Amino acid sequence: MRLSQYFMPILRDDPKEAEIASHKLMLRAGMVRQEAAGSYSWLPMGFRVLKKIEQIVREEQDRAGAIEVLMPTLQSADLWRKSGRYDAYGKEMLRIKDRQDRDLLFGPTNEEMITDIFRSGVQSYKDVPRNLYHIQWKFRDEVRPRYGVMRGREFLMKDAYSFDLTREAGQHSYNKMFVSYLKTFARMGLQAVPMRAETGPIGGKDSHEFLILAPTGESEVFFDKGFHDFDWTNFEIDFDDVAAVAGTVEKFTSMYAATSEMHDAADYEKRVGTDRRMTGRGIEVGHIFFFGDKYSLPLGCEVQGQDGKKVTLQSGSYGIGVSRLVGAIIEASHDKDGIIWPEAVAPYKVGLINIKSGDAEADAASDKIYKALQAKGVEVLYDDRAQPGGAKFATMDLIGLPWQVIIGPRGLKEGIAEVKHRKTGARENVPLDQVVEKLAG
Ligand code: 5CA
Repeated sequence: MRLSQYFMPILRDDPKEAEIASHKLMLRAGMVRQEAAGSYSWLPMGFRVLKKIEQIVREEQDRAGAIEVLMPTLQSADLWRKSGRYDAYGKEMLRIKDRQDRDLLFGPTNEEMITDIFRSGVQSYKDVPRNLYHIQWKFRDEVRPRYGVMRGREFLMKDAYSFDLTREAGQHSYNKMFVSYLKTFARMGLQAVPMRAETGPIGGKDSHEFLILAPTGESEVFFDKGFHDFDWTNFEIDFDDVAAVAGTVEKFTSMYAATSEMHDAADYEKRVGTDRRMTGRGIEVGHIFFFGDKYSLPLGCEVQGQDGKKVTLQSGSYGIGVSRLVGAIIEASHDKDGIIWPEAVAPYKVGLINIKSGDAEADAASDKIYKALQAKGVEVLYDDRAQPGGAKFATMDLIGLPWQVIIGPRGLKEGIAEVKHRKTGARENVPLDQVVEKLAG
């Protein structure tokens, strides 16, 4: 993409309404625009990152055996009356009436709807286990939407729902999601520490939150330093191997980790030596729940068991904050100059800077590299605008693409481009004919 033909409204100064780094940087880099409190339009750069995160989430859900569907954003109030949550959910639920005066709501979550869908399509024990998920916009009328996309009112969530015959089988479904979350977040360059959690309005018995550590996180966390020594890179596992999956869950829950809501100071002091005690703040990027028959029972989600008797299904739900992750990744990865995208979620892999746009030689060399990178399938954003070099460098650092290729008259005399790695700041002179080879693949 040529910047001269793109839409990336950069702000020079920090916007006043933003309190934390990720919100400031997302506005400054022209990724989003606020439309109302907690509601954002996704501009081209932001949208590309959102889609990349969504795709990683999708691939890892699929790998763990979950099946994608898509449910509407608007739901009928009737189902929620059956589960008893229509009144219980309170003011966070956006309630709407249609022209026939029927009660609708903008879905804050989908336990009722998916349970009803599954109930109507399932017959016997042979039809379970199943795990259905979707990636869809949610609305929660938060009292205090803040920190940009991190606590929005309208936000993108991946929510998965498992259905099993027994409590034990349900535990395996829960464990599969647990392990797949570790891998999902690791692919985005994050270490998301699982912590035992409260179940809140979703309800249920067992629940874990996945938190990444950042000083601006909303939750206070207490955990064992030993988490940092785990291998966070290798989560290859056979999801049908019940013991192996349970083993990984056991390992990642063996050490103390809790948010302030669940923190037990006495237990913490007993289990964690003084030199290993870590406290800080965390951002919740995922939350999983096992709630048994909480929704299946009132909604009549049952199947015929092997012995012919009806069995009420056991369920869990598994959320990931897809739009929140855009902000969370920036919180975990930025410096004073701007964003530092992990390669897997970067809007483009390479930023190509032509220092002297308008100069025939610089234009020809830059255009050639631009086309060659595209031909190799490398995603490249080409700053071909008539702007001073200094402004282009600042913009490129701000938007945080992993690699910069800098082409100017001085280097061209020697037949080289400068290649800069945004994360380390390392610069290297690379012969023009080797630039593409270095960055492809
Ligand atoms: N039905 C369950 C699991 S699918 C559920 O709704 N869980 S949740 O309430 O914990 O939300 C799942 C994830 O969505 C959270 O971990 C968080 O990352 C994200 N999330 C929740 N509220 C917001 C919000 N207001 N803005 C942005 N992301 C949010």
